[in-house]
Amino acid sequence: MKFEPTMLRAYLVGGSQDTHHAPAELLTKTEEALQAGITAFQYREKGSSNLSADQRLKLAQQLRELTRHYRVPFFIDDDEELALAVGADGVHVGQKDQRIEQVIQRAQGKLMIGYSCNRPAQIEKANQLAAVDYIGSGPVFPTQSKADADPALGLSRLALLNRLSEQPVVAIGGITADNIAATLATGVAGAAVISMVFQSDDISQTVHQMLTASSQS
Ligand code: TZP
Ligand code: MG
Repeated sequence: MKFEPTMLRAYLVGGSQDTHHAPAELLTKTEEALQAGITAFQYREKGSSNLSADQRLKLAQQLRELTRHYRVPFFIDDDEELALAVGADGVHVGQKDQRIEQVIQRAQGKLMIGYSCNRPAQIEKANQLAAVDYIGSGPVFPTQSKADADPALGLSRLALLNRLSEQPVVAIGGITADNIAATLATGVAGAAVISMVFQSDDISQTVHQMLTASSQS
Protein backbone atom coordinates (compact mmCIF):
# COMPACT_ATOMS: atom_id res chain seq x y z
CA MET A 1 0.00 0.00 0.00
CA LYS A 2 1.37 3.39 -0.99
CA PHE A 3 1.40 6.10 1.67
CA GLU A 4 -0.92 9.11 1.23
CA PRO A 5 -0.96 12.05 3.69
CA THR A 6 -4.78 11.82 3.83
CA MET A 7 -4.33 8.57 5.76
CA LEU A 8 -3.33 10.72 8.75
CA ARG A 9 -6.56 12.72 8.96
CA ALA A 10 -8.37 10.63 11.59
CA TYR A 11 -5.82 8.15 12.92
CA LEU A 12 -6.86 5.81 15.73
CA VAL A 13 -4.24 4.18 17.96
CA GLY A 14 -4.95 1.43 20.51
CA GLY A 15 -4.15 -1.82 22.24
CA SER A 16 -5.76 -3.95 24.90
CA GLN A 17 -4.46 -1.62 27.63
CA ASP A 18 -6.85 1.00 26.21
CA THR A 19 -9.92 -1.25 26.53
CA HIS A 20 -9.73 -2.62 30.08
CA HIS A 21 -7.22 -5.30 28.93
CA ALA A 22 -10.01 -6.97 26.97
CA PRO A 23 -9.08 -7.91 23.38
CA ALA A 24 -12.76 -8.43 22.49
CA GLU A 25 -13.57 -4.85 23.53
CA LEU A 26 -10.64 -3.57 21.45
CA LEU A 27 -11.98 -5.41 18.40
CA THR A 28 -15.58 -4.22 18.88
CA LYS A 29 -14.65 -0.59 19.45
CA THR A 30 -12.12 -0.58 16.62
CA GLU A 31 -14.73 -1.98 14.26
CA GLU A 32 -17.16 0.77 15.25
CA ALA A 33 -14.47 3.36 14.51
CA LEU A 34 -13.62 1.71 11.18
CA GLN A 35 -17.29 1.72 10.23
CA ALA A 36 -17.48 5.43 11.07
CA GLY A 37 -14.56 6.23 8.77
CA ILE A 38 -11.22 6.44 10.58
CA THR A 39 -8.45 6.85 8.01
CA ALA A 40 -5.77 4.69 9.71
CA PHE A 41 -5.43 2.35 12.68
CA GLN A 42 -2.33 1.54 14.70
CA TYR A 43 -2.12 -1.49 16.99
CA ARG A 44 -0.03 -0.35 19.96
CA GLU A 45 0.23 -3.03 22.62
CA LYS A 46 2.35 -1.84 25.49
CA GLY A 47 4.94 -4.00 27.26
CA SER A 48 3.03 -3.50 30.48
CA SER A 49 -0.01 -5.25 28.97
CA ASN A 50 -0.84 -8.79 30.04
CA LEU A 51 -0.95 -10.42 26.63
CA SER A 52 1.40 -13.26 25.73
CA ALA A 53 3.23 -13.26 22.39
CA ASP A 54 0.63 -15.70 21.01
CA GLN A 55 -2.25 -13.51 22.17
CA ARG A 56 -0.64 -10.46 20.58
CA LEU A 57 -0.16 -12.32 17.33
CA LYS A 58 -3.79 -13.47 17.32
CA LEU A 59 -5.09 -9.99 18.13
CA ALA A 60 -2.85 -8.45 15.46
CA GLN A 61 -4.22 -10.98 12.93
CA GLN A 62 -7.81 -10.15 13.91
CA LEU A 63 -7.15 -6.42 13.61
CA ARG A 64 -5.49 -7.05 10.23
CA GLU A 65 -8.65 -8.80 9.02
CA LEU A 66 -10.92 -6.02 10.30
CA THR A 67 -8.86 -3.19 8.80
CA ARG A 68 -8.62 -5.07 5.51
CA HIS A 69 -12.41 -5.46 5.42
CA TYR A 70 -12.84 -1.67 5.83
CA ARG A 71 -9.86 -0.92 3.53
CA VAL A 72 -8.14 1.14 6.20
CA PRO A 73 -4.32 1.14 6.50
CA PHE A 74 -3.06 -0.95 9.42
CA PHE A 75 0.08 0.03 11.29
CA ILE A 76 1.80 -1.75 14.17
CA ASP A 77 3.74 0.13 16.82
CA ASP A 78 7.33 -0.75 17.48
CA ASP A 79 7.40 -4.28 16.03
CA GLU A 80 8.26 -4.61 12.35
CA GLU A 81 8.56 -8.40 12.67
CA LEU A 82 4.94 -8.65 13.86
CA ALA A 83 3.92 -6.17 11.15
CA LEU A 84 5.57 -8.31 8.46
CA ALA A 85 4.19 -11.54 9.97
CA VAL A 86 0.55 -10.41 9.84
CA GLY A 87 0.81 -8.50 6.55
CA ALA A 88 0.31 -5.07 8.10
CA ASP A 89 0.62 -2.01 5.87
CA GLY A 90 3.03 -0.12 8.10
CA VAL A 91 5.12 0.16 11.22
CA HIS A 92 5.41 3.06 13.64
CA VAL A 93 8.73 3.63 15.39
CA GLY A 94 9.33 5.77 18.46
CA GLN A 95 12.56 7.45 19.54
CA LYS A 96 12.87 4.88 22.33
CA ASP A 97 12.05 1.87 20.17
CA GLN A 98 14.45 -0.04 17.94
CA ARG A 99 16.77 2.23 16.08
CA ILE A 100 15.02 3.66 13.05
CA GLU A 101 17.87 2.60 10.75
CA GLN A 102 17.31 -1.05 11.67
CA VAL A 103 13.57 -0.79 11.03
CA ILE A 104 14.19 0.88 7.67
CA GLN A 105 16.56 -1.90 6.70
CA ARG A 106 13.95 -4.58 7.46
CA ALA A 107 10.82 -2.77 6.34
CA GLN A 108 11.76 -0.50 3.44
CA GLY A 109 9.71 -1.31 0.37
CA LYS A 110 7.43 -3.64 2.37
CA LEU A 111 5.86 -1.41 5.03
CA MET A 112 4.99 2.25 5.31
CA ILE A 113 7.09 3.81 8.07
CA GLY A 114 6.01 6.34 10.71
CA TYR A 115 8.51 7.89 13.12
CA SER A 116 7.90 9.79 16.38
CA CYS A 117 9.72 13.13 16.64
CA ASN A 118 9.07 15.89 19.16
CA ARG A 119 12.22 18.01 18.89
CA PRO A 120 13.64 20.01 15.98
CA ALA A 121 16.87 17.95 15.92
CA GLN A 122 14.83 14.74 15.59
CA ILE A 123 12.88 16.23 12.68
CA GLU A 124 16.11 17.29 11.00
CA LYS A 125 17.38 13.73 11.25
CA ALA A 126 14.09 12.35 9.92
CA ASN A 127 14.32 14.73 6.95
CA GLN A 128 17.44 12.80 5.92
CA LEU A 129 15.61 9.45 5.98
CA ALA A 130 13.87 9.03 2.64
CA ALA A 131 12.13 5.82 3.79
CA VAL A 132 10.14 7.61 6.51
CA ASP A 133 6.61 8.33 5.24
CA TYR A 134 5.23 10.41 8.11
CA ILE A 135 6.14 11.91 11.47
CA GLY A 136 4.12 11.55 14.69
CA SER A 137 4.59 14.52 17.05
CA GLY A 138 3.44 14.77 20.64
CA PRO A 139 2.18 14.77 23.20
CA VAL A 140 0.62 18.03 22.09
CA PHE A 141 -1.39 18.23 25.32
CA PRO A 142 -1.06 16.30 28.60
CA THR A 143 -2.12 12.67 28.19
CA GLN A 144 -3.08 9.80 30.48
CA SER A 145 -2.54 7.21 27.75
CA LYS A 146 1.27 7.05 27.65
CA ALA A 147 3.15 6.33 30.85
CA ASP A 148 6.53 7.61 29.63
CA ALA A 149 5.23 10.59 27.65
CA ASP A 150 7.47 13.66 27.42
CA PRO A 151 6.08 17.02 28.61
CA ALA A 152 3.34 18.46 26.41
CA LEU A 153 4.57 20.40 23.36
CA GLY A 154 1.75 22.90 23.06
CA LEU A 155 0.49 24.24 19.76
CA SER A 156 3.29 26.64 18.89
CA ARG A 157 6.00 23.98 19.15
CA LEU A 158 3.81 21.58 17.18
CA ALA A 159 3.53 24.25 14.46
CA LEU A 160 7.32 24.69 14.47
CA LEU A 161 7.95 20.94 14.11
CA ASN A 162 5.42 20.79 11.30
CA ARG A 163 7.15 23.66 9.47
CA LEU A 164 10.56 21.99 9.82
CA SER A 165 9.37 18.56 8.67
CA GLU A 166 9.63 17.51 5.06
CA GLN A 167 7.24 14.64 5.76
CA PRO A 168 3.59 15.09 6.77
CA VAL A 169 3.03 15.28 10.53
CA VAL A 170 0.25 13.68 12.55
CA ALA A 171 -0.32 15.26 15.98
CA ILE A 172 -0.89 13.01 19.01
CA GLY A 173 -1.49 13.33 22.72
CA GLY A 174 -4.40 14.79 24.66
CA ILE A 175 -6.42 15.63 21.56
CA THR A 176 -10.14 16.06 22.31
CA ALA A 177 -13.24 17.49 20.64
CA ASP A 178 -12.38 20.81 22.34
CA ASN A 179 -8.88 21.22 20.93
CA ILE A 180 -8.86 19.27 17.66
CA ALA A 181 -9.68 22.30 15.48
CA ALA A 182 -6.86 24.36 17.03
CA THR A 183 -4.51 21.40 16.64
CA LEU A 184 -5.28 21.00 12.95
CA ALA A 185 -5.00 24.78 12.45
CA THR A 186 -1.22 24.41 13.04
CA GLY A 187 -1.08 22.90 9.56
CA VAL A 188 -0.49 19.27 10.53
CA ALA A 189 -1.90 16.57 8.26
CA GLY A 190 -4.11 15.05 10.94
CA ALA A 191 -4.82 14.00 14.50
CA ALA A 192 -4.08 10.65 16.16
CA VAL A 193 -6.04 9.72 19.26
CA ILE A 194 -6.50 6.97 21.81
CA SER A 195 -8.84 8.08 24.59
CA MET A 196 -10.98 10.45 22.51
CA VAL A 197 -12.30 7.34 20.75
CA PHE A 198 -11.78 4.47 23.19
CA GLN A 199 -13.31 6.39 26.10
CA SER A 200 -16.13 7.81 24.02
CA ASP A 201 -19.75 6.93 24.79
CA ASP A 202 -20.53 7.35 21.10
CA ILE A 203 -17.59 6.24 18.98
CA SER A 204 -19.33 6.86 15.69
CA GLN A 205 -20.15 10.46 16.60
CA THR A 206 -16.61 11.03 17.89
CA VAL A 207 -15.08 9.78 14.64
CA HIS A 208 -17.45 12.03 12.70
CA GLN A 209 -16.22 14.97 14.82
CA MET A 210 -12.65 14.09 13.86
CA LEU A 211 -13.51 13.86 10.17
CA THR A 212 -15.46 17.11 10.23
CA ALA A 213 -12.62 18.97 11.96
CA SER A 214 -10.19 17.60 9.40
CA SER A 215 -12.35 18.59 6.43
CA GLN A 216 -12.67 22.14 7.80
CA SER A 217 -8.92 22.63 8.32
N1 TZP B 1 2.38 9.14 21.92
C1 TZP B 1 2.45 10.39 22.36
S1 TZP B 1 1.12 10.80 23.30
C2 TZP B 1 0.44 9.26 23.12
C3 TZP B 1 1.26 8.48 22.33
C4 TZP B 1 1.04 7.08 21.95
C5 TZP B 1 -0.84 8.86 23.76
C6 TZP B 1 -2.05 9.51 23.12
O1 TZP B 1 -3.24 9.11 23.77
P1 TZP B 1 -4.45 10.12 23.99
O2 TZP B 1 -5.42 9.34 24.85
O3 TZP B 1 -5.03 10.42 22.64
O4 TZP B 1 -3.91 11.32 24.71
MG1 MG C 1 6.73 3.01 20.70
